[in-house]
Amino acid sequence: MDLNNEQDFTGQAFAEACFILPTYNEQACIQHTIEAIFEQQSRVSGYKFRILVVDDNSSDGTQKIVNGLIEQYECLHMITGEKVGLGDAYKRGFGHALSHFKPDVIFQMDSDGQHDPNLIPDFIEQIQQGYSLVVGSRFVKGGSTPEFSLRRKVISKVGNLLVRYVGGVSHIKDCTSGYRCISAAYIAKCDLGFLSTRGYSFQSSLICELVAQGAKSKEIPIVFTARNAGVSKLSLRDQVEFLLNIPKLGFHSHKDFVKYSIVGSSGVLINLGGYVFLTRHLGIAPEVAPILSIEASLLSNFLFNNFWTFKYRIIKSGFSSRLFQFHLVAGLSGIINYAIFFAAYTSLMMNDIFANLLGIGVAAIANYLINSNWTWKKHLK
Ligand SMILES: Nc1nc2c(ncn2[C@@H]2O[C@H](COP(=O)(O)OP(=O)(O)O)[C@@H](O)[C@H]2O)c(=O)[nH]1
Ligand SMILES: [Mg+2]
Repeated sequence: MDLNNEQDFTGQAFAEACFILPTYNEQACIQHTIEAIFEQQSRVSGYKFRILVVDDNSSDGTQKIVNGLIEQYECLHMITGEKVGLGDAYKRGFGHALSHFKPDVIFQMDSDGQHDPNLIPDFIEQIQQGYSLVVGSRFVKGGSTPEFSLRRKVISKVGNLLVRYVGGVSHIKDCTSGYRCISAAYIAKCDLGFLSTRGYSFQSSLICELVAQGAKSKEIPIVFTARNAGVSKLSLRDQVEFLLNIPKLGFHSHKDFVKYSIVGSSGVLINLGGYVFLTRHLGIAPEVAPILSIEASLLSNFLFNNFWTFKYRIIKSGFSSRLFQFHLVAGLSGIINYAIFFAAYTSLMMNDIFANLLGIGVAAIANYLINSNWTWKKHLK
């Protein structure tokens, strides 16, 4: 890692770790969190700590407490703004940190004591090992959520499964954790505009974006303990936005989707043209010709996707297994198409053309998502 030019009193160069602490009505917890982070400074050599509090006009006196501490700590800062959501607060925090300081790594951490500051040296150690995205994970061995109700456990697990497999981050078990240490260079590369504004969906879109940018990830176990005081600010609305955001994660790479759609349309032409050629010019029976024309369109779709749409991806699996997977997904898409058509036509009494269109639409989306995340799954170094 490139270290900043700054030097400590021994003349040794050191890097900067900037902690972004979002706060909304955390007057009972914020002082302890700030002090506990600065206390860890002595356990980490080679890094200088800086804290940026992002407070969204808390009404409970949080800002007063932080302003008092700013007098005491030279490397403590605060920016304030309107409350839009946790994601929006983080975006402003990242933007400010990147433009005003020279952080080498950026920590994301809650201000309410649920994230143990004693683990800070462990995060930094992983960065020093060469990882660029270190995630405090509740779902790896040693991690846990002892305070979660069964309902929140289920929501968290199911939500994580969706993000992992739709968002192309299946190797990360905890995609919504708010305790992370990230190489600042990768945050600078991220398209922050794409990221959601609210809580859980922000955390999941950020992790997908970082991985898409090539960040090498590592999870370390954390125990997500009870808050020191106060109440959770993340609401049902955050959970709804999280779910609505899942398809967006899958389509993130819309350039790939556009190319995939062009290839799919060319496949329709090849299928239809092939059928006409086989029946009209070669005299092949109409009962047999579609088998050949469908396979011809599958093969051409596969080749175009392999050598054009996903050409830039480094893929682990071989050419023939990709070809086999592509055929399996096509079969599955056919089943999805039929099942949706059947359900819409018979149970919802939908017009047959609309029912079929709905089936084709859902099957096409499923087909893209599965092929993009399975057949041509990016190999992560
Ligand atoms: N600035 C800002 N901070 C927020 C907002 N929503 C939540 N937070 C902070 O984000 C952290 C995590 O939120 P919390 O309510 O504890 O979520 P939970 O731990 O998932 O229950 C806490 O430090 C909150 O004060 C927001 O809209 N703006
Ligand atoms: Mg919390």
